[in-house]
Amino acid sequence: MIELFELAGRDPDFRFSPYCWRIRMAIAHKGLEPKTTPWRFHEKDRLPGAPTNRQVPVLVDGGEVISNSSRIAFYLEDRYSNSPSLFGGPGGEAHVHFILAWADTVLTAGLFPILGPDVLGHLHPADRAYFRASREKRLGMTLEEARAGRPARLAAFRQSLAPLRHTLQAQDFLGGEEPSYADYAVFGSFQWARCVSPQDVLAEDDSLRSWRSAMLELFDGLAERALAA
Ligand SMILES: N[C@@H](CCC(=O)N[C@@H](CS)C(=O)NCC(=O)O)C(=O)O
Repeated sequence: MIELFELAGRDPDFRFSPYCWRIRMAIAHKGLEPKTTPWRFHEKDRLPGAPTNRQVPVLVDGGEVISNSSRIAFYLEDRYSNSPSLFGGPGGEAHVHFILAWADTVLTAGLFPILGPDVLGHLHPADRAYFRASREKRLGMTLEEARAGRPARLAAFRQSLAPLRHTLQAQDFLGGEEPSYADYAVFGSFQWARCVSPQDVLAEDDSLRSWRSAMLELFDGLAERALAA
């Protein structure tokens, strides 16, 4: 049995972390059924591998404790090598680093000021002061200031999706005909948005909507069934 520690909100079934969603999808891709354990920001000492590990996702597989979504994905590929590949070979493993860098520096970073204000209301009360202080420091502004700038940020975010849009107009998935870890890495951020905010981050006529719908339907609607705002 593998166990995945995931960020949860006030409701323990509310799982909204973009990095944890990458791994939920990757585990399903490998045909595995994990035990998923809710974790909150104030439970740092409860995390396997603490105090070194201070962030989720954390995967426990037998005697192994693996932290960091990218390390977990590569671990799964190696350990479960007879199951469908997450990367499609060495070329895919090399290319995915660019996708991960783009997802972190453009996609997730662009969404952060848009979604941050919505996250607060979903959190366990014991997490709220920590979240506000740590995220306002990261943003360099209050959550309320971030909310006020939302329309302009949303427009800029949508523009930043051009490379993703162009790619997915020409092929079904970043992985080609089938989804790969590159799709899960990017989709994690869209699922984060879907979970925490009533604001749809994609415009009504955005061609990316069909890729997002296909991702939501994978694995018997794993992501679609998740609790969402
Ligand atoms: N680079 C890490 C990022 C993980 C991350 O930022 N996790 C957040 C939840 S989305 C977290 O656990 N934060 C703990 C904190 O802020 O104290 C990964 O890919 O796993």
